[in-house]
Amino acid sequence: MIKSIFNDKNKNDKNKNDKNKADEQTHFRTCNLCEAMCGIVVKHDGEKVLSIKGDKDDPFSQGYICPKATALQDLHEDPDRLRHPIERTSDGWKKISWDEALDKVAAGIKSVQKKYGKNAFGVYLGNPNVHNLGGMLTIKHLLGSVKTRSRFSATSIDQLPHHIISLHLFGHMLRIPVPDVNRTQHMLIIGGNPLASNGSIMTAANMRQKLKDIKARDGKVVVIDPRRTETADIASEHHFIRPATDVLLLLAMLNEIYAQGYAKKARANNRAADLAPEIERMADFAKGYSAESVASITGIAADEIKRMVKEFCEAESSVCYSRMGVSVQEFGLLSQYLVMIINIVTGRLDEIGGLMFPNPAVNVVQNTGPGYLGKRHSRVSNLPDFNGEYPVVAMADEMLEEGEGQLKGFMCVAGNPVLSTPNGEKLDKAFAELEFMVSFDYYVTETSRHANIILPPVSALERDHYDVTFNGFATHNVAKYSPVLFTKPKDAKHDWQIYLELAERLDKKAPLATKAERKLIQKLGPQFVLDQGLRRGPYYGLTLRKLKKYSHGIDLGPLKPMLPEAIKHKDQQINLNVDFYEADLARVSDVMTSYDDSQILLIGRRHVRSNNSWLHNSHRLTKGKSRCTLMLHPDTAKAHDIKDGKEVKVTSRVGVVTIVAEVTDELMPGVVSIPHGFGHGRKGVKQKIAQSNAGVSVNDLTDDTLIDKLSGNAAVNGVPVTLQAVASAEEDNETTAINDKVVA
Ligand SMILES: Nc1nc2c(c(=O)[nH]1)N[C@H]1C(S)=C(S)[C@@H](COP(=O)(O)OP(=O)(O)OC[C@H]3O[C@@H](n4cnc5c(=O)[nH]c(N)nc54)[C@H](O)[C@@H]3O)O[C@H]1N2
Ligand SMILES: Nc1nc2c(c(=O)[nH]1)N[C@H]1C(S)=C(S)[C@@H](COP(=O)(O)OP(=O)(O)OC[C@H]3O[C@@H](n4cnc5c(=O)[nH]c(N)nc54)[C@H](O)[C@@H]3O)O[C@H]1N2
Ligand code: SF4
Ligand SMILES: [Mo]
Repeated sequence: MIKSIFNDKNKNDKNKNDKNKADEQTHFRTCNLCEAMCGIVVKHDGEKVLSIKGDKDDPFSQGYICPKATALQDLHEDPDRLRHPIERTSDGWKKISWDEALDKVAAGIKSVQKKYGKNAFGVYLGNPNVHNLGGMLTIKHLLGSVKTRSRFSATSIDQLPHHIISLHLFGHMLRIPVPDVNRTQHMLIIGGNPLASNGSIMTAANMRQKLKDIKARDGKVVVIDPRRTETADIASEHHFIRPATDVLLLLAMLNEIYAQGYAKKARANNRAADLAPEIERMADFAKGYSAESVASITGIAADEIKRMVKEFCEAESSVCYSRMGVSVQEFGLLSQYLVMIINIVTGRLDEIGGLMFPNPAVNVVQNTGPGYLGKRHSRVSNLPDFNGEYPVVAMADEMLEEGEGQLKGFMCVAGNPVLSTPNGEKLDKAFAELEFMVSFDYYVTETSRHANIILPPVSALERDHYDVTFNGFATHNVAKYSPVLFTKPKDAKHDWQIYLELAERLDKKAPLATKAERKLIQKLGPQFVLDQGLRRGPYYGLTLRKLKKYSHGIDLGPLKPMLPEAIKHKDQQINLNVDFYEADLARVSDVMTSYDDSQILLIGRRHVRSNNSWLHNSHRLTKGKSRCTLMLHPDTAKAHDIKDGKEVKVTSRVGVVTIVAEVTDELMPGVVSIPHGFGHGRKGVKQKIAQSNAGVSVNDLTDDTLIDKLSGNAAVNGVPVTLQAVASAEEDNETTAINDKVVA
C-alpha cells in the first residue's frame, strides 16, 4: 500500500539529513541515453558540469553507470550541437528565428499536401523519441496535426515482433513481460548482449552484476550468439549459432519440451486462464523439428539442445530472453513467438524468476490504444502497417516510385535513418529528391543534412525527465522524477514546444477540446500530463508533487504476478493465436530443405561506448582504436586471404564497403560482424569528431528486400555477403614485381 511505499522503504527523501543531498552544486537525475535508467549525480559549478557519477541512493541502479553517462556533458557542451533553427540555402546553412522556421516548416508541409495529397508527406520517428518525456507525452499532437498515413519509425528495425506478440497474446502491444533477472535461477539469452547494450526490453541497470549474482546463487546463464560476446564471456555457457537459424533451434527446443514431458499445462493454466486447447496445439506445432534435424544448420549439437532444454525445465526458476539478434532477422516474429511459447508451456510466465509483467507508476497500457496489425499495406512493397506505421524498409520506395501517393515531403523526428535503416544509400538518394524536408535534431547528420530546415531541441540536461517508456519494461518497479538541471536559454525550445507550436500552425481547425489541451500543455508543460498519469496509475496517492520529494526515486517493490489482470483481451484469456504463426512454418520448411551453408553471413554489434549513430561526436567515447571493423574468424580470414588490420571489400546485393579486418575467434566461422551507426564521411555532415573517425555504414550493405515477411521487420542480421581482401599499395608493388619477374 502507498503508506509503506512512502514511509518505510524509501529512506532517501531529500528533506532528510542525507549526506548525498541535492544542493546548488549537486543534482540527481536519471540518465536517459539508453534503457537502463541509471541514477546519476551531477556535480556542477553554475552552468559548468564538474562530474557525472552513479547515484548510490538510487533504488533502481544503486550507483551503477556505464561510460556513456559522461556523454550527457559532452552533448551539452558540444560546439557542433545546434542551438537555433537553421535553413539550407544556396550559400549553405543560415541561422533563422524560431518564428520564421516554424512558419516555413508549416508552409512546406501544407504546400506538399495541397499539391499531392495528405499522405504524400511522410514522417519517421527515431529512437530518442521514447527516451524523451515531453516528446512522448505530446507527439500525438504533432502527428495529429500533420494528418498523414505515411508514418514510419525505428520500431520496424527493432522490437516490432515483441509488440505484435503482446497484442496477440495479451491484448495490448505494450503489455510486454520482462525477465525477472533479480530472482531467476536460470537465464537463457538468445541474441542479446546486455553487457554492451545495458539491456533492452529488460530495463535493468548493471547486468554484469545481475548475471554474476545468478551464477553466485548456483544458477546458470546460457548465451546463444554467433559471437562470443562480452555477455557470453561471463556466462556459464555459450553456444555459437548460425545467424537467422534461431527459429530452428527454438522449434527443436519446443519439440523437446513436449518429448521430454516438461510441458506444464497445469501451471500455464493457473492464473493464465483456459489455455488448454491451444496448448494442445502447441504440442504439434514443432513436431517435425527434432534436435537432430536442426543440429547441422544451426551449428548446435542435438545432445546440447536436449541438455539445454532439460536444464531450463528443471531449474527452480528460469526464463528465456531474446532480443535484437533474433528480433531483427528473417524469422524475427516467429522466433520471438516461440521464445514466448517456451516460457508459457514450461510455466515460466508470470512466475517469480520467470517472465513477468512490470507494474509502472504511469500505466502506459491504460493510456494508449492496444495497437493493430495489417489494417493497411504499403503502396509499393505491399507490407503490413503496425499501429499506423509502415515498415522502414518500405520508406525509400515510397519516395522513389512515381505514382499517386508518392512521398514528396518528409519529417524526420529524432532519427537518422540514412545510417540506421537498410540500404541507407538508396534512402540517402531518396531524401535528396524530396520537395520539402524538415528534421528535428540537434546535429547536421547524414539524414538531417537533406532537410530544408532543422529544428533543434534543448539538450538532455536542460529538460526534466520521468521515464514513461522504460519503467514499463523495468525488472523492478520504481518511480523517479528528474528536474531540469540547467535552465534552457530563452530562445531555445523543448521538443514538445516545437511540436505544439507547429501543430498550432498546421491544425487551425482542430476540435476545441484538442486546442484547449494543447494550450494547457503549452502553459503548464508536460509535467501536468505526467501528474495525471501518476494519479491514474496503480499506486494510489502518488502524485508528481509527492514524487518530487524523493530526489533519488521511489522503490515500488519487486515484480509481482499480474495475471489475469494484465491481460487486456475482453475475456482476460491469453490468446496464442496459433493459426497466424503456424502459417509461417512454410517458410521455415523451405530453409530446412534448401539451406546454403556456404554463404558468409553478416551480423551487427554494439559497443558499450556507442549509442546507435549519435554519440560519435564525443571525444571521450570515441578515442582509441577505431571500433568500426569487420570481425571475422581466423578460418574465414584464411579462406579469403584476409589479414588482420588490412582492408577488406565487403559486398552484398545492395552495396559495397571497404573496412579494416579484425581477425578474432570471437566470431563463429562463416560469420562476419560490423557495428551500425558509423559512416559519417558523407558530404555535408557537421560533427567534427565523428567525421574524423567516420567508419563505414553497415546499412549500406543491409538489404531493404531482406525482411521478416510475417511482420515486415527489417532483417539486418544474417545478410549474405562476399569478402575480398584489398591488396595494399605495398602488396600491389610486390605482386607487380613478381609478375614482372614472371614476364621476364
Ligand atoms: N544494421 C543495424 N541497423 C540498426 C540496428 C542494428 O542493430 N543493426 N539497430 C536498430 C535500432 S535497435 C534502432 S533503435 C535504430 C535507431 O535508429 P534512429 O533512431 O533512426 O537512429 P539514431 O542513431 O538513434 O538517431 C537519433 C537521432 O536523433 C537525434 N537526437 C538525439 N536526442 C534527441 C532529442 O532529444 N530530440 C531530437 N529531436 N533529436 C535527438 C540524434 O542527434 C540522432 O541524429 O537503429 C537501428 N539500426
Ligand atoms: N552501448 C550501446 N547500448 C545500446 C545501444 C547502442 O547502440 N549502444 N542501442 C540501444 C538500442 S536502440 C537497443 S534496441 C538495444 C539492443 O540491445 P541488444 O538486444 O542487447 O542488442 P545487441 O547488443 O546488438 O545484441 C544483439 C546480439 O545478437 C547477436 N546476434 C546477431 N545475429 C544473431 C542471430 O541470428 N542469432 C542470435 N542468436 N544472435 C544474433 C549479436 O552478435 C549480438 O551479440 O541496445 C540499446 N543500448
Ligand atoms: S547504462 Fe544507459 S542509462 Fe545507465 S549510464 Fe549508461 S547510458 Fe545511461
Ligand atoms: Mo533500438
